[in-house]
Amino acid sequence: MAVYECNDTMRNFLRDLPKCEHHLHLEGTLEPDLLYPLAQRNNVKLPEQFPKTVAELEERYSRFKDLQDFLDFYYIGCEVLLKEEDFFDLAWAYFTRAHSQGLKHAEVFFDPQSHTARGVSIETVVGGFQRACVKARLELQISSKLIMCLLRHTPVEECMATLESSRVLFETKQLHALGLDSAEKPFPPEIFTECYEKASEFHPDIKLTAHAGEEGDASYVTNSLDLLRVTRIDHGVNSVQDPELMERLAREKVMLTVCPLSNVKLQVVKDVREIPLNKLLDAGVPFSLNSDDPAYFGGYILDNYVAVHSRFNWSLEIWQKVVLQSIEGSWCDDKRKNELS
Ligand code: ES4
Ligand code: ZN
Repeated sequence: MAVYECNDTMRNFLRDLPKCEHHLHLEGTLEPDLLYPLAQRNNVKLPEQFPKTVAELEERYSRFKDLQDFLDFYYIGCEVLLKEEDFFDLAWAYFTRAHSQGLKHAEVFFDPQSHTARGVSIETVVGGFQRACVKARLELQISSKLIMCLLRHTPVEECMATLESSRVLFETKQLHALGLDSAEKPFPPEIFTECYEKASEFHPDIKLTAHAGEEGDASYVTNSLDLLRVTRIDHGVNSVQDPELMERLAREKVMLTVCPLSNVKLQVVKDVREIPLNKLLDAGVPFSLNSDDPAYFGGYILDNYVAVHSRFNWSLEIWQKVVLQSIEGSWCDDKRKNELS
């Protein structure tokens, strides 16, 4: 892979910016050097053909063919997570690492169905994650929100059952938002209309987002807005194919959560320079920069900022604007937004 670096002065500037992350899968923070110990601790047998060492696994992670090729590894990784403390350890490792890169606020995804399908309760998953979120607020001054994602490759009936099992967690504000992830192209947004309708009845200020326009075309973004009534789009880079949609995103202030290193690793683009960030800036479409699945894609939030700088060489003013946009698009209250800016 190409090298994405910048000088120390710039790296320190980018590190010290008050960064918010809105597109981060907690299960995607499972580093190879935690995966094997957790498999051992929980007596989980990995598949026969799965790489046997950290080095072999890292090598395999360096050449994903596409989204599905990555997801096949990601779901095997999930299998080592069983106990509440596993989920806590995973999230806490992420928060400490991202803290050293200048993260201040994180809105993070998790996939309950990857765990409930193995007999792990949603309360165990959320219990561990929530405990890490509380500790991150107290000890690292990182605020956070949990976004529950539905897996689009699973049947709608299963998604509806997952929603029902999460109702109390939403009502008690342990969960803040609903998202939609996994294989995009074969499972367009319209399949999940009733799921989003149901979630919006949980309480009046539940937030809605969905992965769209990563491998799918611009119509996946439009349909997510029209049918799922989301107010944010995860990835969304293919929106630039549709000028009318671009105008709408700008007008309605729909933030795209762009993931530069992920886009390269999953071969959405060949190089970070191809991501249409300047087009988004020119069109007034808000976006944030995020790490997606940092343990799989080789970089946490600052690494993504550095990669963008290495290709776009933005002025300090543009960086300030990008950071302010990212704070503004966050789902925290105005008091927290003021502290961040
Ligand atoms: C994901 Cl990059 C990406 N896209 C869709 N679903 C996902 N789950 C975890 N990472
Ligand atoms: Zn994602």
